[in-house]
Amino acid sequence: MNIVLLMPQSARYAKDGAFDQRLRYAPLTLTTLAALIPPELNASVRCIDEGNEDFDPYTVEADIIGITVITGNAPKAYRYSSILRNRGITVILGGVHITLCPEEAEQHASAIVYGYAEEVWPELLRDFVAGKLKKRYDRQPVTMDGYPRPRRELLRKDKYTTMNVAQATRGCVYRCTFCVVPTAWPKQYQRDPLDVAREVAEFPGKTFILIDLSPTSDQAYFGRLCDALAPLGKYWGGLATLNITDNPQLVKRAAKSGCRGLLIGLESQNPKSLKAMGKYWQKPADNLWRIQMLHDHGIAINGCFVFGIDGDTEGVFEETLEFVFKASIDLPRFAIATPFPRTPLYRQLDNERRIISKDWGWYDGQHVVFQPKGMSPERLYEGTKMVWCEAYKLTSIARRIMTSAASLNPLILATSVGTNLGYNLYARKYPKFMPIPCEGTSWFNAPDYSEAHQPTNLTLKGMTV
Ligand code: B12
Ligand code: SF4
Repeated sequence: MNIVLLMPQSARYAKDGAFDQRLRYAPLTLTTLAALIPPELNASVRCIDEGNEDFDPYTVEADIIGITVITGNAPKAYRYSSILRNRGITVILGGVHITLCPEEAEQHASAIVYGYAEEVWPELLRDFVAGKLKKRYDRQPVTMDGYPRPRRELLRKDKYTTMNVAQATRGCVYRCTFCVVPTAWPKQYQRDPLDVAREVAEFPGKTFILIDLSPTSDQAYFGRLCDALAPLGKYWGGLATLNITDNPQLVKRAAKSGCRGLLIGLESQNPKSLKAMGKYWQKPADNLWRIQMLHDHGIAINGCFVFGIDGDTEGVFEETLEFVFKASIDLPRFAIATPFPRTPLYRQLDNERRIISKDWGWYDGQHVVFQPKGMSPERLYEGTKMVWCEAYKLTSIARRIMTSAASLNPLILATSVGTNLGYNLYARKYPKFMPIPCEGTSWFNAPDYSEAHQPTNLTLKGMTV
């Protein structure tokens, strides 16, 4: 049996941009699915990450194709699926968007996998071989332990910054209104820290990445994880919430375990916006000392901000920039708020008839798909673009890096310079992005997902940039 596993690239994403190769680490989705294929099927498997490899649905050879779908690439995945099924190839869709919108996805697939696949993907493949494929598979695993190692050798390692990527936890206990995680994966799973350490010990080289979304929410678990990683003598980057700094001892253990960088969703310096997004536990007034504590422990910050949430006004861009410099954020990132389907933010905006476009192709965190409260959609797009460009001017990069205590560490300094230059390129490409979607702008003719959708009366000019 011939299996192809595909991760389509969102068409509006900067395929030729910095993210294509320079800033991308290898995702675990395809390699995890490959590892779960039952050995007795004697299947040959090929993983295609369209971000760095071409995919042609008219010529690809396969008996069955599994496609992983996020919202921004859903229209493209559906179109691929239609072409492939017309050619007689069985198409299975899975991933976060399929878990958010299973009813929609079922119309575009031979079968769908809802949620995590560890339990059902092997069963689905056996059913396929037996000619008994069901339309939907959704039995969720009860643990993260005991699964085979992702088959990393199936991705082209020259195309990523690193293949050393692991996952210790899944899901998140928080409930931020804009985030897909509480809707798609509301329960947190934790893997035995010693098993994570065994996997990391197998990685070549001295550095690795943990993609866990919120591993620090259970501080006792996170402490055990750090203690298990510390003896390996490796360095790692991951994600955390800023309340890791509630416990300075935990920050110390993280640093001792080799943590040298954390992606933190700072989101906003505006308490009203934080309240609106359900991140009430984050206090902007405390951000400076918390970030300083991490810097003092040699941990660099990849700080993420989101613009356009109710509470934001036109001043938000300047205010955020000012904070970015004041806090010496080593690597800031800025997204446009996106009401991913089924999230509380989506429901709110839909009820208020503020959604401009339900064409999922625009849902990538880089385009305005709703009417913001405190500014025009054009201002939201332009403001975000301005912040990217200002934060990544060469003088701005130097200013941020030189004032961050984390830069005293040569490994951090080198990584920081490299990634900042990558984002400098990304920011310079930003103006070439597509305009704000207008009502009626069609992208692969994605079906309208919401029965409740009523066209708004907004008419927006496409922006020429
Ligand atoms: C690594 C990563 C990336 C990498 C690689 C891309 C990728 N899609 O993985 C990079 C950095 C490039 C990236 C970029 C972006 N990402 Co990203 N990324 C992740 C991250 C952190 C990990 C993905 C991963 O490896 N997971 C581990 C694997 C094992 O889990 P999994 O993918 O969920 O797969 C399991 C199940 O879902 C299921 N499954 C998944 N697919 C399939 C397919 C089949 C056939 C089957 C049977 C089962 C199945 O089986 C797997 C095993 O249980 C996730 C968050 C997360 N932790 O999942 C966000 C996430 C997927 N990214 C997200 C977003 C928004 C983006 C960007 C748009 C961000 C931006 N504005 O730039 C871009 C878009 C990239 C693109 N392709 O267009 C969102 C998606 C939200 C949505 N509704 O679309 C997520 C969920 C983060 C979040 N909290 O919002 N991302
Ligand atoms: S934004 Fe982060 S903290 Fe909030 S729910 Fe999503 S993963 Fe959890």
